[in-house]
Amino acid sequence: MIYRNKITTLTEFVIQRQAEYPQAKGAFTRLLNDIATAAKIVNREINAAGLVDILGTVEKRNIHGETQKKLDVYANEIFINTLKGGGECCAIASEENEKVISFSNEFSEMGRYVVAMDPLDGSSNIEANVSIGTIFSIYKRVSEAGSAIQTDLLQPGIRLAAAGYVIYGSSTMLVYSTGEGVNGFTLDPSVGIFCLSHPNMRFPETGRIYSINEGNYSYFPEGVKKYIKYCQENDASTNRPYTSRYIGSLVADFHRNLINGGIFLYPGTTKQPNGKLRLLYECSPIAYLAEQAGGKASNGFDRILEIEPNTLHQRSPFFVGLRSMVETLESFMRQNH
Ligand code: AHM
Ligand code: MG
Repeated sequence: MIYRNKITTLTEFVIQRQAEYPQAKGAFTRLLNDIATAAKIVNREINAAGLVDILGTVEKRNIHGETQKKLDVYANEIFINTLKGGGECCAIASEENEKVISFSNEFSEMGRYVVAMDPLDGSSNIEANVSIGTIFSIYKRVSEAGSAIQTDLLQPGIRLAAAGYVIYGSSTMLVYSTGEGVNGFTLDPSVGIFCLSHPNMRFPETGRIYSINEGNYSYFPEGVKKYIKYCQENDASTNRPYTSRYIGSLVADFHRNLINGGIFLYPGTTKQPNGKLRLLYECSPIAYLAEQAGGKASNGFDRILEIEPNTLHQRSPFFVGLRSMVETLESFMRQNH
């Protein structure tokens, strides 16, 4: 590959940003570096998945009763082991583990950060060679060493130190924010380096994509049903009807809507009043990125980032995307409550 411009690698970028904080000791730089390393290993495995016998299910079910795919298990282990070995993270909450994994060995008891993650999101798409992702939330530890570490993970999104995702798609990207905008890095597979490709990502001014699993329509709340009809109505002044796009991988659906302008909806249903997506490691980190990119994220009534989590795996209805589209959805929810 021939680069036309000077490249900025992820590592360079993080070091430059951290240099603005004289008190920073490099711990966050190392932590993000660990996440990037784990992502590259998972990426290599995903790319080879069609070639080796890694597709399919393992005999275990995870705590939500879903069948775990081999790649889910693999990604979980890689992220846990890399973060543990790195020493900057003292505990992890993962979609694949019921309880907090805390590191109290010689490596990590001093770690100042905790990480909540969905190591392989969109796992129903693995076998179809459709984009999947990793989602991560990073919080600063607030408890004293030796005390209940679960409290460090049960923090609302407004206290995030950083959040991001990796999308394993037609190219592999790492997108993250530390509260100063959103930046995206594309993996150059020939050298194994994430390079800054999408600086200061922002939602466009307008958008016309709506993303929802309409198969669940009859279980949706009235406000969502009316909003879907609104999206489908003909009105040239608001560029409707909108267009429907749904991959079924949150990371990929959000990433497309961030770039092209749209709203993603996973409402509560009569069967699952709190929806499907998990607050700590799916909704909050994506909400954080959305707000940092000028968008909005809501449970239909309240700001996602202000919801105080009570349990590690709690779910929330989730609406995220272009600010004006989420606000319209919220007005339908309020009117039909
Ligand atoms: P997973 O973490 O088990 O992969 O589930 C989360 C995924 C999201 O990526 C996606 O938005 C959603 O589930 C799709 O659900 P559905 O198949 O019900 O449309
Ligand atoms: Mg998930």
